[in-house]
Amino acid sequence: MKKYISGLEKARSEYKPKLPNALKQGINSLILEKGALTTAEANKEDIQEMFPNLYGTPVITFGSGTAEIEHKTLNVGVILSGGQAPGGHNVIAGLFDALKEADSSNKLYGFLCGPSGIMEAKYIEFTPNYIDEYRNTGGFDIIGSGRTKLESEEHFMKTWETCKNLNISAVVVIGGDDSNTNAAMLGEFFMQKNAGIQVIGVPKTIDGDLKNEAIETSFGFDTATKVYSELIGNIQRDANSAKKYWHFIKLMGRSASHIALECSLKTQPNITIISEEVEQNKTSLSEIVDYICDIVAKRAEQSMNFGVVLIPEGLIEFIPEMKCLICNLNDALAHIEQDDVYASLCGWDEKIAYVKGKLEHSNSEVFSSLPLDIQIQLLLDRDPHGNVQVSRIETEMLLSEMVEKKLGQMKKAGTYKGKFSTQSHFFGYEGRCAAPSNFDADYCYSLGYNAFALVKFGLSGYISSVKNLTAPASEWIAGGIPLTSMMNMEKRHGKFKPVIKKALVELNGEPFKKLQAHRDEWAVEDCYLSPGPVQYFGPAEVADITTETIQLEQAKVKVKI
Ligand code: FBP
Repeated sequence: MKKYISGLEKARSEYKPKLPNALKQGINSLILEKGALTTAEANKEDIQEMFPNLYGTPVITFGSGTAEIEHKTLNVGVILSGGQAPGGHNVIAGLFDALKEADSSNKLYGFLCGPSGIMEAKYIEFTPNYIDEYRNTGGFDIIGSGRTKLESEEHFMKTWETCKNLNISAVVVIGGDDSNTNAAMLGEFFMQKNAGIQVIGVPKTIDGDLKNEAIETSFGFDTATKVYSELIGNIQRDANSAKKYWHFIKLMGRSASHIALECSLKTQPNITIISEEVEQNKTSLSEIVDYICDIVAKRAEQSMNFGVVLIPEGLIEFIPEMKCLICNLNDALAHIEQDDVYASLCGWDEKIAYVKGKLEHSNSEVFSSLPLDIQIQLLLDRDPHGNVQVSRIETEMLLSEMVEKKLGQMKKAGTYKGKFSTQSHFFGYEGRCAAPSNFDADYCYSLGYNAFALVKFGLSGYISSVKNLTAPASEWIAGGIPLTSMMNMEKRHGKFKPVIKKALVELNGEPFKKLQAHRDEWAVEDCYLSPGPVQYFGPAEVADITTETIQLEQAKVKVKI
């Protein structure tokens, strides 16, 4: 038993997540409807060749009725993979409830600390009391998560061994695009070996970049963006009260800018940078700095020496010259590691000068233009493969320092007369383990319950899909889509591999168009919105409402420009 429980946790433990009508009838009263046969997102022949057993299966939808399925007792294993996202505990609760409802002698095993848990056979068997402690709570602490990858034949063999020992006939992988890609590889492996073990994926990531027609959003995006938007709204009020700071706020989202875009639509800050737009327009770092300076100067003319800038975490890799620099640095640093001369250098000045000499001329110039602390970060933070850890670069500091420098020049030239003082923030971990919003609590519970329905019907290589998400939960549509249908071939570490395609922000999509239509007004006028904290209780139009992103994506009415 947990020693301490907060008032909110106690109240939330009584919350009964809503299920789509089809699933509400009960796990033993479902029928499976087969839809269109699928192919792949792209590179169809390659994907078919790599997944001969899983490729081309149909879309599945569940309806209510009674299907004739041979009854057997089932042991299922579940893994949480990658970064935390609000609602993971409810996925497991939904899976557990469906599994026990189907047959109380079914067992659910939770593998500890991510994919390594199944390879190393570290697990617990869930009991009703254990699950009850985690219903509607945030975090992944129910079993822990990890970033180990389940991707090689050796990993698959170890996983198979564990499954054989526990008599497991299905594995549910709760993860993002990479983990679900690996889930498909594991599913194909089991089929080729005739192992009799199914693999089902569940779409997780606060980044919101695992989505398509059948996966309208990944879970956790709703709650995390609500938490960040509350914080941004509070900061905007503070900025507008003291009228003395520009706040540079970096928001999580390793590649895609969905989080920054959603928070922007909810709070209407003065500036929002969207990486995908930067990439499309080939905007340089100095052009981004000029854009910010222009708005700072316009606001200063109205004596508004304050403001808020939102920056997506992945920005740096979308700026063309920074992308080239990082590639060049990765190559150069790989060699420098074994370089005795570099190792003998003591101060940063010497090291930086040495690295500059190893870079191509244009990259060396870009590197030189960066503030010293960012140059050091680029040399310091390396992942286990020796690559620069882009997500660790303090882009919020980089931009605020470069903006300050440029404003100094503008002041000398007489084109800027304001005062500029900054605060920088990084919002990421603050939102990843928040108690799930009603939407995420319902969605996650439904995804988990539905994952067991896919298991019960003997399917493998599918991802749990619950859609029609802007309608009330009772009208949500539950089913599954083949993981292979979301795949294409991409180059990873120099080799082409099958991967689930990441969904980046679409610049012709309604959410971005809304930002585009309003950002000039938000830049200079008083338009801040304060969405306040996540509402767990209250009228459905306040407490159950989901993201602006999904609402705009599914809206019949287009944004007026
Ligand atoms: P997932 O894609 O695994 O869900 O994780 C996403 C994320 O939250 C990113 O937004 C962020 O860049 C990253 O995790 C941080 O990872 P870590 O938890 O390893 O610091």
